[in-house]
Amino acid sequence: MSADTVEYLLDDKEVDAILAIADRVRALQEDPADPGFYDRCWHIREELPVGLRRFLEDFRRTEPAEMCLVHGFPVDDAALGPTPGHWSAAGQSPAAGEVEIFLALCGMVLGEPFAWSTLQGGRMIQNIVPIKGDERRQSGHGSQSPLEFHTEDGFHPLRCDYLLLFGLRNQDGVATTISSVRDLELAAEDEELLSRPGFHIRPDDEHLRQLELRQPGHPALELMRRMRSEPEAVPVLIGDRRSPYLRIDRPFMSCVGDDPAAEQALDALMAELEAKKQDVVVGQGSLLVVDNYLAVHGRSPFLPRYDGTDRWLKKLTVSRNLRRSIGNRATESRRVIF
Ligand SMILES: O=C(O)CCC(=O)C(=O)O
Ligand SMILES: [Fe+2]
Repeated sequence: MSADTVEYLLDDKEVDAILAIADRVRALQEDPADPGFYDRCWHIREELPVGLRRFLEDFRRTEPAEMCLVHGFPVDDAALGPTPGHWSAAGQSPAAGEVEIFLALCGMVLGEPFAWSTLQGGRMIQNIVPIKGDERRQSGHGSQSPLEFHTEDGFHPLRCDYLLLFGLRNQDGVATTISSVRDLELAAEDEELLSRPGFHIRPDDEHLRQLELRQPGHPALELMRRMRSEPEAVPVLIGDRRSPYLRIDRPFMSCVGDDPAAEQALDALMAELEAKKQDVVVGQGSLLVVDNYLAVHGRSPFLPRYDGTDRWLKKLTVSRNLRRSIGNRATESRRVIF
């Protein structure tokens, strides 16, 4: 981790205050997996400890770094129950429920939580666990192959601004890998090429595969298939040339017209991202917030055990602006998009 990592450690009083909020939310039978939660319980985020709220608000407002970490949320390992073998098999223990409420409240301080109707049935808070048979896949459910650097949902114009990952269990200290666009040292010609709309980013397999298996008639499938067959040409470096944002997902990318110079610039960028890579272990009780415009992320390979003790993260995506997704909603909820 770099020396200027932005971190916050919850103290005992803050933890007690958050647990009291979680108790109240649970007594109301409110569930942050449900998109309606975020509107019914929106103002509860104001009750989070002020230090934590300001920390997250400052992270959003001033963009000081590509990621931040919040440590010290208690997780009772025994009370969690075994790590499920599949995202669809994750039961809801009270211990995991508290974590989901904490994650949801942090997400509401950063912006507007949302989910993809194409992923995990549109559940707002998702489970990242290794899945048998997916060991070599480029998704959060892989394990033995490294998950390559990517912008979360980089193919999609409505991708998140923030990706939140909470460590429920990570006994082997498997690292999430991070690299920042601000650390890149690129040749001027490469920067120029990467700033042109000369690249295609196709939807990653997961956005198509889950719906094809489970809801083959879902309207989102048509759009995802179109985005795969007719991807828009986009730049990789976006915004201000002197301090750009970044959008990349190499395994799903190609260069418009198979331009070898653009290909080479992309390779140079990947090599720089790799050279500046940081390993961040999202340990039990820690929350990692990735700025999805400044950072790419991935995961180191690991050997899954499938015995109930595997790594288990909770994940939430947050947008700064839900209005942009008005044409991409399959249900009445503004928070479940495609
Ligand atoms: O497992 C990790 O650390 C990262 C997973 C990931 O990239 C994702 O779920 O989007
Ligand atoms: Fe990811």
